[in-house]
Amino acid sequence: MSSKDKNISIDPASEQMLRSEATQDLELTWDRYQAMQPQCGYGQLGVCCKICAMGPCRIDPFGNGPQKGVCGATADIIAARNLARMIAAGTAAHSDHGRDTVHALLSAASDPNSDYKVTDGKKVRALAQEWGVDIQGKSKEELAKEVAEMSFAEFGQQHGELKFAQRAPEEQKNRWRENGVMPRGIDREVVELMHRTTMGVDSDFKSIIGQGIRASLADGWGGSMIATELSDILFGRPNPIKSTVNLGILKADEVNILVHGHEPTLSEMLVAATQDPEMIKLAKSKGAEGITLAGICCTANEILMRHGVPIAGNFLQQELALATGAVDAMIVDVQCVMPALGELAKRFHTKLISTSPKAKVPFANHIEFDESKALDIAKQIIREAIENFPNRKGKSTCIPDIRENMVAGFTAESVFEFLGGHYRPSYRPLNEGIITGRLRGAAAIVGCNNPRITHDYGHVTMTKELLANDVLVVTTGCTAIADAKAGLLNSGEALKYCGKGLKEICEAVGIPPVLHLGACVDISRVLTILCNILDQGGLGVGISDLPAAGAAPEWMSEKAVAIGFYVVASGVYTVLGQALPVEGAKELTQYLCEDIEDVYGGKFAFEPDPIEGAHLILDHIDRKRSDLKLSPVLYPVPYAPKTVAEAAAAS
Ligand code: BF8
Repeated sequence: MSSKDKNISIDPASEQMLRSEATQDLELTWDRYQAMQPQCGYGQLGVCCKICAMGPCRIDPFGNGPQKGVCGATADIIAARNLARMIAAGTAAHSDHGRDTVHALLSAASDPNSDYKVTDGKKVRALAQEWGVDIQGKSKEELAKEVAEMSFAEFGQQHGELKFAQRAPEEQKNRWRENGVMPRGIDREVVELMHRTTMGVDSDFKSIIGQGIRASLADGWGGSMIATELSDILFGRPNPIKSTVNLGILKADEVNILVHGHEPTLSEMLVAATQDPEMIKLAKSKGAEGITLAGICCTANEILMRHGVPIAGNFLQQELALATGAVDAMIVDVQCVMPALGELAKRFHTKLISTSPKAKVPFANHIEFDESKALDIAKQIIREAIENFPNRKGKSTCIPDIRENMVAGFTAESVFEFLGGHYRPSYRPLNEGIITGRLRGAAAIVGCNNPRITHDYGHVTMTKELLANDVLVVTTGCTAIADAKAGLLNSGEALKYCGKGLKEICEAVGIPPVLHLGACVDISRVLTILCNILDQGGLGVGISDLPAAGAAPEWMSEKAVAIGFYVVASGVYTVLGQALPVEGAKELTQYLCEDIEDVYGGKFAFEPDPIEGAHLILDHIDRKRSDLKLSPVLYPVPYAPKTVAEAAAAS
């Protein structure tokens, strides 16, 4: 599909942009996707190998051509190695983000002049206690320093077990120990995975996947969990908060600044800088009414969760945001930042500013972020954006008048308080909702956008189908933004999509049926919630006993592969809207989609139809309910179409 085709997006603001004059002569993601057709089938099926210079080698998936690479590697070995390297990259990305958060916490704890502060004393105390630190008589800064040093050690640890992995249920930890995949150190598992998958090392596809799982667990129960927990300590634990989403949050008469990427260390400082009266005065002196700061992708989710900063859009809206012509500066750090942005920004007055020493972008101005001068640099960046505002004058802009209200800011702790009440915080009402059948179960729908799939369609369609069947949904990342734009994070409007039981619960506790848990690193919050539900009792002993599942209907990033593996290896049935690149490797596919369940309790399913995907989840939840001998659901939905085609016919 190209950007000129119809039905590229179900998001009305994106559709309006794509139909407008503003985008007609621009080259966008969908155009480059179209120009790339037909894409390489060998790559898609995972059977192209280029890890040594005897290749590239490719295996004929139809069995007519070569079935081994020059070294003798089969399709299963080649696809497993390729997949494992995706896990290594995804784990490295999340974990390096976690490491930067540790660095900022250490600076907050040890440098009285740091712009960062230790905000959540209660949480740092609880974490220090969990990790066996003697907390008596110590200030929150002293505890934060110890926690930060212990977190750093988790990256380089050579033996033993990761600290956060101890949070997992015994049943799951035993599975990891028995299969030799309990993660030791975060960097260690990534390095070993890269070693094992280089030419002539590990040639057993299950063994390769085993180390892939070990690295992925070092992400979910290591790097990502460190990023989440330490961000809460540093910037404050999120609480339910109202905000607004979509391109219509841009304002014609204000300085519009977009922050795009992932790390909260920069975006938190930008929030502070835009609120500085000196900056607001400067903006007014340039003829603007004020400053609008908004976000794209996961850094947007970070500052939404803690400050209610509005969100301009998700991954496939980064170019559309620039195409409005109304963005005075887009500030980027790391991950999910398209290299195309620089050339596109040149078509407008927009300044593209790269900030990370790890990520330079063609045609961007580079203002390097340095934690020791964090607020000063943030102000310098904001000043550049303000100075650029007058350059917008006389140029045409196109801001869709479309935005949606939302509630975000849920965490493992606040879900707990909301569902149990502030005076008796407990997961009991949630567990009872499931046990009595008022709730059928729970699902985490997460992940990216992908131009192969109509923008936001997979997320929103699957989520609505689950809500109609009384499944409580939690979400993060670009799915959360898609659902928010569709009104599913709006505690009033979203109830019309819910089945009777889910609606009763949401009305009783005043929550939307889709709970926004934050950025992709915050999928670690999902792991914590699953542990808390189990601890509450009545729903089995392992995560795989729970009537719960996960899905990534529009995934595209290597980070999503790492997440998929740590979630499956933690016992969660996971539906992917696009297959992993393994389908040219038959035994590997069979292992990932079936046999792996006996080992870890979870498995993958590949299903592009989001309604069918939702029904795979519902069938799984029903099986788990039956295994637990729970009562039937209170309000069964009489008829539910099981495919998009059947749904279209039914309407
Ligand atoms: O980490 S959901 S497109 S923004 S990778 Fe990227 Fe995917 Fe969005 Fe966040 Ni996550």
